Amino acid sequence: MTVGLLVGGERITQSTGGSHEHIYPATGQSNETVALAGSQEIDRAVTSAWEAHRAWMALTVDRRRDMLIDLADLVHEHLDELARLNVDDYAVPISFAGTALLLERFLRHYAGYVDKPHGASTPVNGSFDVNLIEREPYGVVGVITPWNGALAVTASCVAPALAAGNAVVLKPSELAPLAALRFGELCLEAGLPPGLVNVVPAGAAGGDALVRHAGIRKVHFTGGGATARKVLEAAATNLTPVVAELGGKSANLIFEDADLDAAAVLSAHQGPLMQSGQSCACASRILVHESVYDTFVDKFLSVIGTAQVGDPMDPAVSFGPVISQSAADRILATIDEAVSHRAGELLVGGKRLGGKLARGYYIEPTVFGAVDNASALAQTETFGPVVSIMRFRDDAEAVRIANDTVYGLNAFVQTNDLARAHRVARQLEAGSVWINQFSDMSPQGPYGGYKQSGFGRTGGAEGLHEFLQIKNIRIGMR
Ligand code: TXE
Repeated sequence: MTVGLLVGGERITQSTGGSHEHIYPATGQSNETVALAGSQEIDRAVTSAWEAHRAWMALTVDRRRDMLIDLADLVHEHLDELARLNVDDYAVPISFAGTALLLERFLRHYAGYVDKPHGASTPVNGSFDVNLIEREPYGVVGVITPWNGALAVTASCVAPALAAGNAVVLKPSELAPLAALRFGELCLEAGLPPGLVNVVPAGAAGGDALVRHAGIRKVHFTGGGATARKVLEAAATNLTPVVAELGGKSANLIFEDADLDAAAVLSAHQGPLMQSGQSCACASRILVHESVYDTFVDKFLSVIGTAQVGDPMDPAVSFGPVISQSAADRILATIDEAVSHRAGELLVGGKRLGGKLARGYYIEPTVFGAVDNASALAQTETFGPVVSIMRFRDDAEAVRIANDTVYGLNAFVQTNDLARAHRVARQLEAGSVWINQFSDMSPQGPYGGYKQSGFGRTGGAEGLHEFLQIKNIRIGMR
């Protein structure tokens, strides 16, 4: 069966962008054929989106608000189905697939903005003149999402874009189109105008056509830095503004006063066990105060050893495969290179899992100790179940090592010393700092990167303003 695109409210299975055999990472078997959007389908989607934007803005604010709430209710009714599609997409364990719930949470959060003030007025010279600062929708925006956390990223982009009054052309990764397409159908079932949310799975070519399209007034891109550079080049065609949510190599600082049992659990589940390390939020560099290094490492390795590896559809499983054969090859090569270059000491893992898991792309949770932060292992986003542990002597050295990276997405701090936590958080070059806390994508807080982890934000009022442009209106009252 061919999985089609959703353009202007219609399912299209014949497209000009070719097709993609969707491989289920847990078995290495094809589970769907996905039609990919070419420039023709992208153009049709943008045209239908402009018509839908006008229809959307012709509705009352109450109606738009209530439709987003209706959509959230519909997502709630389909949480199990969306969670299963999330697993079909990229074999993330069903126990983790709570990202479907994020879809509901972001929709409810941003429905609340639809009829709330987000403009202003300001006094000006001129006796009774009025100066209005309006925030207006762009019209049609392009949203490009990665395969990992695809529903969560869709939630954090599409909800604010719609609440701001835009129509959306959503291009999920060719590797994970299923849940996004189902979301597009739910938008229609909730009564949103056909074409308000178009879902056009495609690879690089379709993505490039979307970014270059003159009818796309803003692009929200989530993915890797290499692709982001291509997106920015394409966006230069029409000087289209871009939000970029990119990769990370986040540091997790374990201070000597931390609760080491809690820190070990948090570090494991925010590290190699988090979507098998395939998350931008993965804390892939663990920095431990020298006085508690050995104790922490023992506790950490014990927690890693409890990972339940297996069928992602099994609710007891917490650790699944990586996305593809090529990803597995890349990750194993990274491990081999780290061993041969003595980047650190391989403490556990490092191999592909066999037996009944041999057909899937399973790599053991892998931990290196005493890692050199200047090594490729510590400086490059591995995007797999591989973490590096390093020592530090004092707060200043911890901050220096943590910041010694081109990335700046997240940082994690484990300490019970509130003053230290705040002092260190202020010095860390990261868009999000989590103190004794896992990262989550709460709709209330802005999320995004410093340095080469990107620019722009999703979540909170900042996430809404990314989809609004400012117009100043001055009314002379002579
Ligand atoms: O990225 P890719 P992936 C990052 C994560 C990692 C990467 C993994 O850190 O670096 O994403 O996701 C489309 N023009 N984040 O492998 O390859 C492609 O089809 C336009 C950070 O998917 O960069 C896919 O839809 N589009 C994030 C999307 O770009 C193009 C959280 C991303 O693909 C294109 C999750 C082109 N030329 C992952 N080429 C965060 N910071 O929140 C490809 N694409």
